[in-house]
Amino acid sequence: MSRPLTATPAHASAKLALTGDVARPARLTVADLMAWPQHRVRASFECATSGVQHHRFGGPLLHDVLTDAGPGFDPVRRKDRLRFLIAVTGTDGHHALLTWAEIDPDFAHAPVLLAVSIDETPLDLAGPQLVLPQDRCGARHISGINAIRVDGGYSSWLSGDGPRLA
Ligand SMILES: Nc1nc2c(c(=O)[nH]1)N[C@H]1C(S)=C(S)[C@@H](COP(=O)(O)O)O[C@H]1N2
Ligand SMILES: [Mo]
Repeated sequence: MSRPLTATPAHASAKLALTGDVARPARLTVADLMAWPQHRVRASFECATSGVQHHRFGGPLLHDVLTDAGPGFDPVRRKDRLRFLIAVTGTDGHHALLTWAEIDPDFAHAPVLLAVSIDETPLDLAGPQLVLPQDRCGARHISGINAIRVDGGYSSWLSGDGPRLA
């Protein structure tokens, strides 16, 4: 019996699920991420267990990719963006939260990348890596990213539309 055409080939590129409060959720490969303007950064970070590391990364800005997904805030009201969180998860379950304001050009404007290469080696199979040149510690440089969720829910909790505490 032949393999069904829908079977995932062994060489399939890792896919990143972009979901949450966005108008256009997407499943993106590293090749897809090459469609945005590419930036290059050198980043050094320290780990409590393995010491200081230096790497060169290339890839799109996280802000550019998420903006094109259509986050559900009012684009002309800067204050409306402040309730948005970005949850980034790797295939091993390691995850971290960023606030939208960290990467927004009107606020902290951190040059956070979704890297598609590390030290000139493509990340097609491993999946993209989060790069935060502003971080001293390496813990948020999440490798093998398979999910990013944009969450604007915090204000609905405050206004009482969301879950309530007893
Ligand atoms: N997916 C994933 N990414 C991760 C981690 C992890 O456990 N899982 N550890 C982080 C920590 S604590 C550090 S210091 C750096 C280490 O980078 P290295 O794996 O290149 O040594 O990766 C970060 N990215
Ligand atoms: Mo670390």
